[in-house]
Amino acid sequence: MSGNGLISGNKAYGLTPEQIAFYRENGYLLAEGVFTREEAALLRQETHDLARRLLETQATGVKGEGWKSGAKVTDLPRELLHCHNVQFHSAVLSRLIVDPRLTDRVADLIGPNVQLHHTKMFIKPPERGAPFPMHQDYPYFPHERHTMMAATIHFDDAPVEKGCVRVVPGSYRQGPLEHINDGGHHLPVERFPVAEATPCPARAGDVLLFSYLTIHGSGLNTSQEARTTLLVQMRDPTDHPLKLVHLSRGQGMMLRGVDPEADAGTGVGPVSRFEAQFKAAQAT
Ligand SMILES: O=C(O)CCC(=O)C(=O)O
Repeated sequence: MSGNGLISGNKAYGLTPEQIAFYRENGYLLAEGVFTREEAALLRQETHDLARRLLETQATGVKGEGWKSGAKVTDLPRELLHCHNVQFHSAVLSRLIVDPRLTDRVADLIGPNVQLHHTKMFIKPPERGAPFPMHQDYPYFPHERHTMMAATIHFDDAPVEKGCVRVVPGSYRQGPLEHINDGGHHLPVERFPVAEATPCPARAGDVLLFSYLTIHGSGLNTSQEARTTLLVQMRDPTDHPLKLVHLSRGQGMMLRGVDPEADAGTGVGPVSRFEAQFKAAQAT
């Protein structure tokens, strides 16, 4: 029996010591060629088909201008297609988020147990794909120990002109920063201009890993092609939320390893003891 499949729990993939050191220093890492270009093309088709189905069924919140605060980054027209919880729409996307090529690498950064927080597909359409002002993800879903991190999986090439993700290297070491909240939590655009942050151009199949404390954002897609990505937000299951916010269907699913606290709940009602505790505290 090979190392693949359910029989073996062996770790098959991982980051090099140099990659881990780079992440520890900078709070982000571009892992190149995690998925093949053929797989990326399939996933791109899958997500564009999903966007089409959502638009055909007039699902709400799929097509818009992106964050309202994107207007502070550009005066040009902005458009963004987005969908949370894509694994409820497509089995290929369910398989993707438990793929050891992704989760084994994440385990090298946050430990052997990797729990899903949420997934979010973005299609930045050609010529007007909306920018994101610089921000940390922390204010959206603060946690005790800051193990939360994102993996942006690229389904097509994302050069600078497509509005690739940009980061401020090392910024995660500043800890949580105060954000402005006006249609999205973001940092003051004058002090944190998107154009001055470090671009992370990527190719189809690459995965950009970054801490939820890393300051990041992205520019407008001015190219002739869409930019298509899936962001998977993950944490160590024993790193508990500080607030009852940003809950979503599928949150708490184990992508790798186990939940040592066995806190998956019954599947109905509160999803976890922590949610139940928050609700009880609110009621008193
Ligand atoms: O994918 C991007 O361009 C940025 C997304 C982002 O910053 C976020 O979802 O927090």
